[in-house]
Amino acid sequence: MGILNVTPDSFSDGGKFAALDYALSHAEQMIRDGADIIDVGGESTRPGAPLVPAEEELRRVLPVLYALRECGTPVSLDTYKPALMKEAVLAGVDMINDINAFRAPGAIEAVRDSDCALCIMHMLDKPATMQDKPAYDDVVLEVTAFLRERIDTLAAAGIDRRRLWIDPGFGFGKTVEHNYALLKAGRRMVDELGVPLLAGVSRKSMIGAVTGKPVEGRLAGSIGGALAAVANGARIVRVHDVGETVDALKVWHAATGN
Ligand code: 7PJ
Repeated sequence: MGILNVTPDSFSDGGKFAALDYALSHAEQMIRDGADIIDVGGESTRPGAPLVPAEEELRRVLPVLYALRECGTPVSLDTYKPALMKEAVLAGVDMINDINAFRAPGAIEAVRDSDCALCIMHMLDKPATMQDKPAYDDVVLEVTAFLRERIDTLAAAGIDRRRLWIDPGFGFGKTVEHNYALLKAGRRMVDELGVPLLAGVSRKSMIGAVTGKPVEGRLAGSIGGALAAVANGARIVRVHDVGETVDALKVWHAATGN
C-alpha cells in the first residue's frame, strides 16, 4: 500500500491544480513501482497538525479518487469523516482506512451498504493529545480487546467480517516500547481476531528511535520494519517508499516463501 498525501501545504504557489497533478504522477509512479493499493489521504494526523474541515478534505481528495478510478489499481481513502466515506463509496473506492475505527457518529452507516474493505485502526485518545504520556497495563491485550469490540460492533451492524482489516496503529498513542510490543504480537492478534493485518511503520518515530535518524533518513529502517511486520503476520504494509519495499519483499519472499 503506497501512501499518497494530498495536502496542498507545499503547493501554495502552484495552487490546487499543481497539487492534483503532483498527486496523480506520484500515484502512477507508485503503481509502476509495484504498489497493489494506493492510500489517499487529505488530512495530516501527525500530533499537533491542524484539523481540516470536511469540505476542504473533500476538495482535496475527491478529484484524486475519481482520477484514479481508471488506474487499474485498488484505491483506499484514509479518513475518519463519515461525509468523506460516503463520497468515497460513491466514487467506488476499494477500501476505507479509518484511524478512528468507524467510531464517529454515522461512520458505520456511511460504509455499511457498500462492499469496500474497511481498515479499523487502534488509536488511543485523539491525534492532538495521543502522544501525551500514553499508558497501558498490557498494550497487546488492550489493543486486541479494542479491535475485537470494533469487529463485533461492525459485524452486529450487518457488515461482513470478510471486509475487515485490523491495524494496531503504530505511533497513535504509543511509546516506542508499545509500538515494538505490538509489532511482535502481529501474528497473535491475527490468530485471535481472525481478521487480516495491515501495518504502517514507514518513517515513523519508532524507526527513528532505533536508528537515531531524522525522518528523511529512515528509508532503510522503514524497510526493516516492513519486513518485520510481514514476518509477524501483516498482509498489507502501508509505506512511502514503494519500489524499495517491493524489492525487499520480493527477496524476502524468494528466500522464505512467506
Ligand atoms: C496510519 C494510517 C497507520 C493506517 C496514518 C503516518 C501517519 N492508516 N494513516 N495505519 N498512519 N491504517 O503515515 O505517519 O499506521 S497517517
